[in-house]
Amino acid sequence: NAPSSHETDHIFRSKLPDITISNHLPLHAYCFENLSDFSDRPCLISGSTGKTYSFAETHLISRKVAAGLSNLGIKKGDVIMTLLQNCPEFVFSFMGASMIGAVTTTVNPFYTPGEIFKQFSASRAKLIITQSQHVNKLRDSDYHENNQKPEEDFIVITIDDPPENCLHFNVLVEANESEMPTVSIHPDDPVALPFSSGTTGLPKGVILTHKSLITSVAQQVDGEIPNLYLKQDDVVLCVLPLFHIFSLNSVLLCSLRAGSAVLLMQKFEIGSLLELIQKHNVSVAAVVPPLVLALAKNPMVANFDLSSIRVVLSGAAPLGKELEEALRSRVPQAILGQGYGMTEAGPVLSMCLAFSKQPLPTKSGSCGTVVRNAELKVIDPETGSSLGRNQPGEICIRGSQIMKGYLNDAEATANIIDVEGWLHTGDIGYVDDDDEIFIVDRVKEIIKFKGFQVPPAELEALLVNHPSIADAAVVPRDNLYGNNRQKDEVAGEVPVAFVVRSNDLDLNEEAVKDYIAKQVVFYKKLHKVFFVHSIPKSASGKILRKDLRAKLATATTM
Ligand code: 4UV
Repeated sequence: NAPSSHETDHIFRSKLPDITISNHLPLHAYCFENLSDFSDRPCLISGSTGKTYSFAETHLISRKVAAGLSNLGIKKGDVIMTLLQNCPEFVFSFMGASMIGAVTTTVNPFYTPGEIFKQFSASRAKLIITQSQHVNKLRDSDYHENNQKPEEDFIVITIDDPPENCLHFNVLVEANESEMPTVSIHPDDPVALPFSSGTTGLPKGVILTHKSLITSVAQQVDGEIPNLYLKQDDVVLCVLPLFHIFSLNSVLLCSLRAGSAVLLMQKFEIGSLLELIQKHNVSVAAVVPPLVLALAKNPMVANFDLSSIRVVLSGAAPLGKELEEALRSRVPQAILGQGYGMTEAGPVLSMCLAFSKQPLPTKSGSCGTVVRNAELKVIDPETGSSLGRNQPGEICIRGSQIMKGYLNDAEATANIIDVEGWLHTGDIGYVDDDDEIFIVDRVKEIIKFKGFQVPPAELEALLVNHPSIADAAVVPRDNLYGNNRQKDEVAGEVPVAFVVRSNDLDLNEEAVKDYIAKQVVFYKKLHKVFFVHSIPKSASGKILRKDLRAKLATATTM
């Protein structure tokens, strides 16, 4: 029963009818519910080795991993951390954890020790599953709280040859699935804990429950007329990292539910990507705009047969019309469209209706139509009153798919989900006469570099920690996709800093850039530093980011 709304609210709904959603089930039971229809079909294909796991094998190994995790002391409600590139073990770990009521927090394996341990401590993870190449980062004792020792206070498992004091993934896979404990899982229990900075501040744990993820997957692929129609003979490209919610949800979980095969690629490299698409007849490709750019512009593409692709789903950042058109000429047979998601929203708010089982015509540049069993409204950011069609405002979403809240942060939760259950996205957009959503701006702080989150507050906290920096602000510098003006066009947006020196007038741009680069993953690096006398702030002390962005836009030399 949805809480009531103001009578005057303009609420937008899907054009497709609502469906019945099995969100009383635990996530793994839901994903594998129809397993018997396709148990021998390919489920996971490893791009690097070619090894294929059928649905029955994937289910069995996940159960073994569940038993193995339990043997190592992981219990219902405990958190495990995956620090992995895309690989079958990611899937077994995530599903195995779900089976014993445990929660997976997913981390970018290229994070620095500082970034890893912030998430590790905040999530109170008890076990880390990773690759041996990342273990050294876990040994960096500078970041261990209360002298934690990797081998004593948390378990490290590697999917390849384990370094000293680490266990091999085999300890999980070789467990006896019949020893898997029976746990009772409530729909509101957490299952995934991705981190996101949301509309403001530092990264926070986003509690996604069994119910939220099932609802989101069902909104996409379930019912008589699925919005994202995935078939059993589809091969879905999984090159976007599974540690990000887009790939985890719309690629992995949706494919498991629908019976489609998932082609796992460890990392993006255009040559091997094209080879794998051709070799495995990839039919559905989930991409982000920089990947669209590569597919649209790279001359190598002409040497490969991409005719198997029937759907290209782009999301996580704005896709320009020009670029969409350029891609269309490369894959003329495919339907191109967008999904619009946000980690906190479960994640999918809207999806292109041309992907539906009964495709509807859609416009270039649109982010799709709100998913089924959900309500969307657009509000005036100043007054909060809801707006009608074609009027840009802040997009809000309501439904069982949205997050339960932020981990241990009731205040941040209350700031983003209002008392009526609406999640305020911080995105500015409008709904047109055909129910299509167009995003035109963002009022939140977050910077999106190739679809990755770059939280300004995180960089600002590091900057003001520098002894010679008195104050700092970080804002995005825009670069349009497909527009050749800028050399970092592929990134979409890059972080730039405004810095107030404290005393050391010798502090220069390179020193500040280096100082940050040492502490963060590559995409959070500063692209430019401007030294200023003060940071513009509101009376309440909030950084006036708009002013700084305007300053960037007007300064041609910047
Ligand atoms: O929290 P996050 O990093 O989450 C995402 C999730 C994206 C998707 C997209 C399609 C799916 O099918 C899916 O499962 C997940 O990116 O960042 C959220 C913010 O990214 C921007 C917007 O500002 C969100 O609040 N964003 C996401 N999708 C789009 C977008 C889009 N299609 N166009 C423009 N901006």
